[in-house]
Amino acid sequence: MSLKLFDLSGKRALVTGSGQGIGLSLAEGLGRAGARVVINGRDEAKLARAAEQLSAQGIAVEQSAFDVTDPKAVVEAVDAIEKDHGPIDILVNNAGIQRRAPLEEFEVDTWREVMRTNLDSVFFVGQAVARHMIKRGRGKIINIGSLMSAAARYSVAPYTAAKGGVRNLTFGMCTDWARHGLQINAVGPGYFATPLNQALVENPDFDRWLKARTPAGRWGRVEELQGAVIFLASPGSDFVNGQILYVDGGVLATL
Ligand code: GCO
Repeated sequence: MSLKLFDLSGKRALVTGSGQGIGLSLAEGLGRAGARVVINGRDEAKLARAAEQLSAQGIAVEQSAFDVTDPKAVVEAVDAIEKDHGPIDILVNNAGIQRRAPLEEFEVDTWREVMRTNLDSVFFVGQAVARHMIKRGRGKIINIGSLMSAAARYSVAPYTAAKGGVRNLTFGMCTDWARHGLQINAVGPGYFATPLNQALVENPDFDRWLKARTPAGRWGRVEELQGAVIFLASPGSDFVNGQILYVDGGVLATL
């Protein structure tokens, strides 16, 4: 079996929210598979540090700082990448935030912040990039959903609603855009030790619960998400469309 199936040489991949955590790890994985990566975030200093980290590994990296929740800024940034750097062959919609509270206590503004960052951004960036991909008749879009695309946990109902939306928006993108030669899929991470989850990792009760609830008996390591994204970004998945691949150590398979 030729590894060419998973070779991303000559491709450009835009990863939103890739200044740290899962996004940075995914950019690294795509880069190691041969892609030129465009990293994104709002903090230019954090992006510069991330770019240095990737360049040091010999990964070709470009930076594009823009707010994924601002539709005008998204279109301007995506058009600029296409014009100044070249075609975006792969989009990973990774940007996201987590806010935790019992739903009865959630502030309306916080709900809106979660939906804007975790769901609206997938539509804004997905549409801006797809308009270019459709002209070329090819492109790979990978939306980062969550274990919460399929199940809820106490105190994260808005995040769960948003990530459920990401799952179904993936189905919608597939339905409307597969006819143009695009493949649109999602990855649903389980529990990974990232900045977004630091409070959970440091909580001994949660750590105990998580390890008991996960058949693999441990937290995921962010580099363990790279394989699923490389697969969905590569020629090896050219007839895979509208799927969500859970990378959760078996949580969803078990009661
Ligand atoms: C939480 C966590 C989860 C994970 C992840 C699972 O508070 O339960 O933040 O939501 O981060 O999203 O896929």
